[in-house]
Amino acid sequence: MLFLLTTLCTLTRAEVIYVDDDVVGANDGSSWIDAFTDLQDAITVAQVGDEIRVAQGIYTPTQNAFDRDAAFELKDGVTILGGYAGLSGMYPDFRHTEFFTTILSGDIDHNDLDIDPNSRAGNSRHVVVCMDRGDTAVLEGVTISGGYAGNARTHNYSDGRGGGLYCRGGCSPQLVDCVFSDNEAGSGAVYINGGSHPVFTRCIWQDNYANDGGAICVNRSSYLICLNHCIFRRNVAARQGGAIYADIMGEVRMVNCLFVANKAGGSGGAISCNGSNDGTGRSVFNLLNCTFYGNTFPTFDHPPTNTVTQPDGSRVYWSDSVISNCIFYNEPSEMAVSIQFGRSEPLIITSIYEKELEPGHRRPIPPAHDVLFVDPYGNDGILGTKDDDLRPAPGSPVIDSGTNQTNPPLPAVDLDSNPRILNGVVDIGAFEYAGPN
Ligand SMILES: [Ca+2]
Ligand SMILES: [Ca+2]
Ligand SMILES: [Ca+2]
Ligand SMILES: [Ca+2]
Repeated sequence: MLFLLTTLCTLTRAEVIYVDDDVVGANDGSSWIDAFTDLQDAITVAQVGDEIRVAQGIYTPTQNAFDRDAAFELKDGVTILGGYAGLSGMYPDFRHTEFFTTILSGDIDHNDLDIDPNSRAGNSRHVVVCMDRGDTAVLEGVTISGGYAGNARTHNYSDGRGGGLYCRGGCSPQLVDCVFSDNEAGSGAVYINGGSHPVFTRCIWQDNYANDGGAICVNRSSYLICLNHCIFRRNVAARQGGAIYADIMGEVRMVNCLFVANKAGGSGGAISCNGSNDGTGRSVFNLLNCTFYGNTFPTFDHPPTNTVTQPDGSRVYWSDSVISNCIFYNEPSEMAVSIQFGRSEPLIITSIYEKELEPGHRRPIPPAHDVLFVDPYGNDGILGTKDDDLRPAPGSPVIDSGTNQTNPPLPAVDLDSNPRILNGVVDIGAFEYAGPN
């Protein structure tokens, strides 16, 4: 009996472990004053039920500048929360992920320069890894940056995949309010493999670069991958899937997501799907209330690795998919938005798009009306930055034009966290019109 009680107490023990990169206390994680300075130390001692609070700062997976294989590894039952003020703030427990940025960085050799891509060559292969973990492994409110899983397929199997996050095994972590930026890989800033089914909520991918899947690469995953209220901007794939490339046997489900200014050299400025549809490898994209704008065939900084003879704009390429209440759009002067189908046409429900009717025969059909966004380029005049406003302007035809009967059901809120249905009928796209500004 005593043994049982002891065991129960051990199992239900839940502690808060503190991490702050610039404190000089006892470094045992017991308080902000005595916080660990190294996030890896906190993860090592964390047990089921524990919460790790990480203050603003920059954290690398190792202190060894040559240990490229070291990575932060998510744990079942452990929640890692970034964005705390920490000891340098007036209230250490105050949390705001934009004011107090917690960066998990792959720059273990501390030499990254924006202007010199070679400065990343010595960085971590994966900043975060998740292997065979359940949905109680949680990472929330951190920026994952500077992962470098190779820049080409000259690297071995795991080397080239998932610069920011590498997920494999029966793994279903939850990632919330995370930013993936400036990661580089052969495949994906985030790489998902082997029956993994992670859930991403309010995450942002920006300025990531890969051969396939600038932001996310999904491979042979037989489970559901969920992306809710996520933003993809300025991600680049040299070959296919500027934001997402999927070669899957499963479903990628996206709700209220925004894709802006992503670029690919081969197929799919925004998304490319290479799933087979012969009954053995069924792959599905289920897109609900997503907005695609200005995802293009680029002028490359990095030359694509294969020869592409024709630019084809913002193409979404997949097989066997369902699309509801979505917008696919470009400037009239840009290469038309097109959808190229895989082996079967997606079921498209109340969406605004231009369509490629036959492989190899691009026949863009202009939308019946201009979509009328508030200000796609924003004040800085650059597409794909934070000030872009792809909300519907007054009079936009997307207002009250969607269908409320969707599968999956409509979420409670839109990408702004405002009510998803106003005026009785949901709008098309990621944002619900709430009246003139
Ligand atoms: Ca700090
Ligand atoms: Ca570096
Ligand atoms: Ca802008
Ligand atoms: Ca409405």
